[in-house]
Amino acid sequence: MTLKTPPEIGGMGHRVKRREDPRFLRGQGNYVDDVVLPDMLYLDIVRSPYAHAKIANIDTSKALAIPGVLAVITGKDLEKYNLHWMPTLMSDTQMVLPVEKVMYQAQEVAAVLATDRYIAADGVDAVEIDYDPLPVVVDPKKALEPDAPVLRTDKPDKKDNHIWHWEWGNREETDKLFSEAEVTVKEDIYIPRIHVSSIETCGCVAHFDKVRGKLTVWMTTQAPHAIRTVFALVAGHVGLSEEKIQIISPDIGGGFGGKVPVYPGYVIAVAASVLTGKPVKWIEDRMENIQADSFARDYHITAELAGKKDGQLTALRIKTIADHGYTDAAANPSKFPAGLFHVCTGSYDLKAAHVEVDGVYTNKPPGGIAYRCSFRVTEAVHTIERMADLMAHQLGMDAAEFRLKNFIQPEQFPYTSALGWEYDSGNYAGALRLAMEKVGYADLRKEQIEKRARGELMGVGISSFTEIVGAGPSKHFDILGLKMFDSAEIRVHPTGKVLARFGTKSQGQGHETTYAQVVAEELGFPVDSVLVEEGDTDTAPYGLGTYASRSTPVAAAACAMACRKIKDKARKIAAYLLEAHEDDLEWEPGKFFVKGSPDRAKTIQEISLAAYTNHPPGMEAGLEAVNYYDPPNLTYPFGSYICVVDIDKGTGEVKVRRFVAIDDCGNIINPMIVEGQIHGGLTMGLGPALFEEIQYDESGNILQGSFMNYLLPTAVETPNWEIGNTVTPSPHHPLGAKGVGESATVGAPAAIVNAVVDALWHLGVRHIDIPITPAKVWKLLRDAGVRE
Ligand code: MCN
Ligand code: CUN
Repeated sequence: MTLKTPPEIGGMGHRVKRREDPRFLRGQGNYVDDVVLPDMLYLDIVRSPYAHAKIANIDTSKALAIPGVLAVITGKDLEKYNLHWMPTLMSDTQMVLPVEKVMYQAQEVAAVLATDRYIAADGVDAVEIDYDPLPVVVDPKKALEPDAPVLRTDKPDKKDNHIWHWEWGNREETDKLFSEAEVTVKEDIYIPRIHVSSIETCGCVAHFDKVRGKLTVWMTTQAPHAIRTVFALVAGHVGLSEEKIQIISPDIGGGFGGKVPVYPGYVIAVAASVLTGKPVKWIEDRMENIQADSFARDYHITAELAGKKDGQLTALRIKTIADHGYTDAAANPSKFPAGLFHVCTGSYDLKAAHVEVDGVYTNKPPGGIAYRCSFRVTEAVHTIERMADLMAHQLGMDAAEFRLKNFIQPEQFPYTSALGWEYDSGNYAGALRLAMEKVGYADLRKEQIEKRARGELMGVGISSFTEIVGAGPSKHFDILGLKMFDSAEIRVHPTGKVLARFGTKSQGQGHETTYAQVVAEELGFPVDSVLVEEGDTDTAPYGLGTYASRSTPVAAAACAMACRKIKDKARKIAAYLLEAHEDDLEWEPGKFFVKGSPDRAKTIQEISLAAYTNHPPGMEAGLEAVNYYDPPNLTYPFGSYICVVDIDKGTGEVKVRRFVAIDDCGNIINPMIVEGQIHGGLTMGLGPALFEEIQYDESGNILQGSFMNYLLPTAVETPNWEIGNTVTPSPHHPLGAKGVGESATVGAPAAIVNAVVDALWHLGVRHIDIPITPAKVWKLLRDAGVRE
C-alpha cells in the first residue's frame, strides 16, 4: 500500500507505536479492580459443588455472624423484585441466583456482601447449603435421548432438552449432488469446549447514588451501550431508567468474547448497590472465571464432502449437535442461532451445501461463542479445512494443488457462496502461493518423502481460510433487536486538536492508536493531536461494542465517514478564507490549497480556528460530526497458513517446527498492530489445537477447572510465527479495510491438525480431534504398531 500521509502525520499504513502502551507498561492502566470508592463494599459468591441439585435449604446464620458480613443475598431475595432470572442475549432465560435448583457446577447460589474482600470470602465459606442431588446430563447426545431427564423444568411446556433446530442451504440439491458424486468423504469432528483466559478476569464496581437516582457501573464489558440498554429493560420496573445508567468500561485486560455476556455477578452487585446505596465491588478469581463464565465451541459435527475423481468439489453436508449448557447464552446476532456457521463452504466454489444444527441443554455453564471467533466461524473453518484435506488425501492429490483447483477465483468476486453469503473480495490462490513460496513447500514435500523412508514422522498442513467479520448490515444483524451499526463522534477544537469518540471498546487491540490514524489519514491532523475515547456511555456515541472483529469494518468506517463530513465543511471554510471557489481547492494531507498556487493554502489547524472565530456568514460555527455506520456488507478477510510438524515416535509429542501465516485484511491501518494481532491470534489457535480442553466427568464435575490442568501455551510451547500478507481491499469499506482480530485464531488449528494427520496418514490415521495431546498420538502410534 502506498502511504498517503508523511510520518509526522501518521495516517494509514504507518507503524505508529501504540499510544496506550506507556500507561500499560508502567502499571498506570485503569482497570475495573483499580476503581476504589469511599465506603465501598465487596461481594463474593457462593458456588454450587453439584452440577444438578435441588436446593433444600440455605442457612446464612453463621455467615451473618461474622463481623463485617452485612448481608447474604439469595435467589429468594431477588425473587421479590423479579430479578432472580434474566434474559440471555439469545432470548433464553438464565438464573441470576437460583430459587429451586442449580444447573451446573460452580453456578452462583448466593452472594455475600461485606466490608472487605477477605471477610466476604470468609462469609462465602460459612454459608451452609443443603442440596438434594439430581441426575446429571453432560453428554448432549444422551441429552436428546427420550428417557433423558428434562433439565429446564422451569419451562412448563418443555418436555425435552432440545433448544432449537436450525438449517440453511439447499437440501435437495445437496442430496442430489451427493448421490451423483464420484467420491465422498465423511468425518465426525468434535470441537471441544474451551475457555477464554484473558489476563483480567470479569468484575464490576456498581454504584447507585440514591440521592441522584443514578447508577454507575465500571464493568469489564466489550459492549457498554448494549449493557446499559439491557439493564434498563431488565430493571426498569425497579426504577433504573436508561438516562440514569452509566456504564463505564475502563481499560480491559483482554476480552476475546468472554466479556460480551452479562454474568450474574454483575447483576447481583448492581442489586446490592441499589439496596444499600453503597458502591459494591465484585471481582472474579481465576477459578471462578474458568469454571463459570461463558465457554466456546462444544460442537459435535458430522461433515460430508462430495466431489469428482479429478478433485473438483461439488457439495458439502453438515449435521451438528451444539452443547449450550443449561441455557442458550450465546452472544450471536439474533437471527443466527448457530452464528455464522454457514460460512462453512470456506474458500471453495461449491455448487450446493446444506447445514443443520441442533442446540441442546446439558448441565454445564452456558454460553456459546467466546474465544476469539466471530460467531462459530472457527468451527466452520475447522470443518471445511479438515474435510478439504481429507478429500485431497483420499484422492491422493497434493493438498495445495487440490485447494488451488477448488478456490473461488479472483474474478468471481463479489461471490455468492453456496450458502448465500456475498464475499466482498479475495485472492485465495495469491495467499496460498505466497505461503508455499515462503515455507519452501516443494522442498518440504521432498524432505517428507525421505524422512518417511527412514521411518521419521513429519507432516505439512495447510489451512486456507475465509473469515467473515464486521457485523453487520442492519437488514440481517441485530442483538436483542439492536441493529449492529457502530458510531464515531469527532470534535475538532479551536486550536486544531481532536477528540474522537466511538461506540466500540478496545480490550487491548490498540484503538487509541488506530482510530487516531484514521483521523490523521482523512483530515491530516497528526496522530498525536487526536485523543480517542471509548467505553463511557455518558460520553461515547451509541454503538454495539467490540467483538467479532467489527471495530475496523464498522467503527473505523464510521470514523472515516464522520471525518469526510468535517472535511466538506473545512473545504467551505478554507474557500471563504482563501477567497476562492470550493471547486478550485485541492487537498493534500493537512491543508487545502488553491489549484495551481500551492502557497495560497490554509492548514487544517487554521481552518479549525476559523470554524470558531471567523467562519463564513450563515454557516454554523464549530467543526464536528457524528456518523452511525450501517455497513452494506460484512468483510471477508482470508489467509493461507502452512504448518510443518515433527512427531516424536516415542512420546507422541507434536512439535510445530515452522508455521507460515499469510493474511489478507485488505488495506491496513497499522501494520505493527496487525502483526501483533496475528501473533496473538496464532498463539490462541495453537492452544486449542494442542492443549486446551474443558471436560466434565459423568457427575458434571469440571476436570480442567484451573490452570493446573487447563493448559495454555507459554513462550516455551509457542513456535516462531513467520508472517506475511497480501492486500486485497474491501470494495465496500470506505478505507478498503477488513477486520483481522480473529483471523489467526480461526485459521490456525486446522493447519496444525492437517499437518499431524499428514504425518500419520500412511499409518491409517484419518482424523484426530483437537486438542492433539501426546497421549492421543502415542495411542495412535502404538495401535499402528509403530515402535519408538
Ligand atoms: N487493524 C488495522 N488494519 C486492518 C484491520 C485491523 O490496523 N485492516 C487494527 C485495528 O484498527 C485494531 C486491531 O487491528 O486496532 C484489531 O482490529 P479489528 O480486526 O477491527 O478487531 P476489533 O478491534 O474489533 O477487536 C476485536 C477482536 C476480537 S473479536 C477478539 S476476540 C480479540 C481480538 O480482537 N480480542 C483481543 N484481538 C485482541 N487483542 C487483544 N490484545 N485483546 C483482546 O481481548
Ligand atoms: Cu467471539 S471472541 Mo471476539 O468476537 O470478542
